[in-house]
Amino acid sequence: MCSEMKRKQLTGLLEAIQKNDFLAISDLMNAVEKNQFSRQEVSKAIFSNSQSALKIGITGPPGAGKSSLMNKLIPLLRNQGLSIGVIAVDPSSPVSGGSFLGDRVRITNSLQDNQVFIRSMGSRAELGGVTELAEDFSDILAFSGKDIIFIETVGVGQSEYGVYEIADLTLFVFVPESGDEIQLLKAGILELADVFVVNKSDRKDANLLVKSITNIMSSTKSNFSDIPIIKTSCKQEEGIDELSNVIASSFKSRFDNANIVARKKVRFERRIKSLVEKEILKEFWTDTRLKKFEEIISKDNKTISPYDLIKKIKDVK
Ligand SMILES: Nc1nc2c(ncn2[C@@H]2O[C@H](COP(=O)(O)OP(=O)(O)O)[C@@H](O)[C@H]2O)c(=O)[nH]1
Ligand SMILES: [Mg+2]
Repeated sequence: MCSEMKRKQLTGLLEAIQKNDFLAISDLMNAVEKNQFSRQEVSKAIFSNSQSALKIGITGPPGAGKSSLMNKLIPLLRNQGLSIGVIAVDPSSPVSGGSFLGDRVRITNSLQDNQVFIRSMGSRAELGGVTELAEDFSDILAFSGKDIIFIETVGVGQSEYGVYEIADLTLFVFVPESGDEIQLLKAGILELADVFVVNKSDRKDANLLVKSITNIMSSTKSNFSDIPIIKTSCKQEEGIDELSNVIASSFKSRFDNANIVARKKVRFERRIKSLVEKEILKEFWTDTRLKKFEEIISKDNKTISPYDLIKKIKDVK
């Protein structure tokens, strides 16, 4: 397709997206995923109009109840007049089955509600690319006017799903039955959490887990009292109200809450630095340099020092 046609197609999609046209949202996401539009072009067109959403990362071990929690939270947030986007980076996708089926009725309601857009994203996408694509998707949802955007990822603290890097607020969901979480907490992960959720509090030992988290936090984190630890049970509908209130009030204060504002700035810096790295790599590895590199190492990879090799490659114009 010629670039003029592409530009017109993108403009058309963006106009439709601003009117909350679901098909257009999903078409643009697919096009970005398949690199049919350049990321630069899309970002340039939507960036300034995608800044008023609150992006919430929701992370935790598989089975902790992340999808169930979102399922319960969505209607409460909708009652407060907030529109919702969900990006599920999860092999057991909420749309195709598994996780969201815990509450079939609610999600069916959500699917008929045009203020709730849910999109799953295979974590099969190249690892480093998952975060970047989730970020692009969340910008598209923000551009479509969604207030709250949930990004659900599996695992806690795995760098390949660095959801905290793209979220304004990160919820860590833990469950009482496993001791692994405490290890993760000790490993410095707690620095990244803005809200702790102890889900499945209908099970025994929920209070013990809350206590462990409190102990670890109070001994290592200075602003510990700012970080809520909320006990929830999707089964008994407990604590969900409290969690939805934390989310709604974070949304309301998103432009003046120091933590959220600082997080946005860090995120922006990180995004720029990572783009610069990519640009520079691309500029460095010209075809002639690659050829020279291959040529040298096919003859000598034992005596030439890597630094000399780099110099030789750099000298190639
Ligand atoms: N007992 C109990 N089970 C729950 C609760 N929340 C979720 N579950 C169940 O835990 C399982 C995993 O939930 P899911 O939301 O898919 O977890 P995810 O992998 O973190 O998204 C499902 O069978 C849920 O019905 C809860 O509060 N209490
Ligand atoms: Mg899930």
